[in-house]
Amino acid sequence: MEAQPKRKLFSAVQPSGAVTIGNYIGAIRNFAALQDEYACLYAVADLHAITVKQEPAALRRHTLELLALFIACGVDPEKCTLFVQSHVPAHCELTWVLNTIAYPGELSRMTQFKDKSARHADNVNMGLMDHPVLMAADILLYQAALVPVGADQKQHLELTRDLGIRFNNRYGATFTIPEPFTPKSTARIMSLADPTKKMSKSDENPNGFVTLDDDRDTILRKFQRAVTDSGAEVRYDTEEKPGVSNLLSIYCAFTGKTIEGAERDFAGKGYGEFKLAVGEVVADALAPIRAEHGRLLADKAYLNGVMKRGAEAAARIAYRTLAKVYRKVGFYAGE
Ligand code: ATP
Ligand code: LTN
Repeated sequence: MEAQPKRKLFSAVQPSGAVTIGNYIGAIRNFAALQDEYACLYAVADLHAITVKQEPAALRRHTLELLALFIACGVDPEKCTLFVQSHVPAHCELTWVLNTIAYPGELSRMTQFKDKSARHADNVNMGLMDHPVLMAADILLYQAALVPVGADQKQHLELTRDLGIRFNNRYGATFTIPEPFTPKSTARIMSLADPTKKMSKSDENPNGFVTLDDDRDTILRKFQRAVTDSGAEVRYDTEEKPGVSNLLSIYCAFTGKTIEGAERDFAGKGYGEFKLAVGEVVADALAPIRAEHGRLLADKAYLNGVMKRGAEAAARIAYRTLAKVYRKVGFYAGE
């Protein structure tokens, strides 16, 4: 019997700044874990990044850094397709078609649109509102069955599913309808400075996040400063102790321990000792990734080759889907 072709998986990260441990635990570390089971495509979402203001030189640098970081986090370019979103124009072409079945009402209700509109009140642009339609195009172009994302993207994935189903109903079966893949307890890592807010790489307070490029001293300092809660007991309780619970989640994500196991490790110990231990676990885990990232960034020719091959492989799949879409909607193809 012939082997079944592997199911497809797609995910992307925006090159909008240094990648945080939130991005890593919520999404990126699953990228490598899933690469044997699925045919994986991972993109650097530069088209998405410009929906908020980016310094052009920084965007260019972050794009290369993020591609290298995927590899440093264990994504194997020989097994997966790694590319830069703007190198495959089909993403914009499918977005246009999907725009004609997406409603402004549903887009203006998206939590991320509302958050980012409030944070960037001087730049509420059409691209910001269209961000989830471009994301739907990313996913649907590759007929992806699975999309590893953090909890904050689940609403966008629901919209992707709605648009896929809407198109299939109107024009006939065209798109695979994707499922999210979200780790349970670590899908939403909170800010170290304010544990009621999601950890975000675009936070103006750098003490709120730890990046994969922070050195050991910076990591230890940020954890020592992390906001904890009143009381003195290290116990998981997101209502009463959001700060401590967030640190426990991070500790478990990097050690593989259960929450109960972690609580036992710190029974009778104070917050100071706890925060130092979490910092050390994170610094130890990130050190090899940081070293590998540095090595990769020194070899620009290799990275350029990976993204070129990736874009070619992605385009082959993307244009097969786009041709089907153009035919279904009735675009005249000539002879
Ligand atoms: P920005 O802060 O610029 O809006 P972001 O970090 O929220 O960026 P992306 O870089 O596109 O957004 O996110 C990449 C992946 O990381 C997504 O799958 C997202 O769900 C996940 N992610 C982002 N923040 C967190 C977090 N705090 N906890 C868990 N997962 C997260
Ligand atoms: N919209 C996401 C990033 C993103 C993405 C994707 C995630 C763009 N395209 C496709 C998963 C699949 C964000 O804002 N974090």
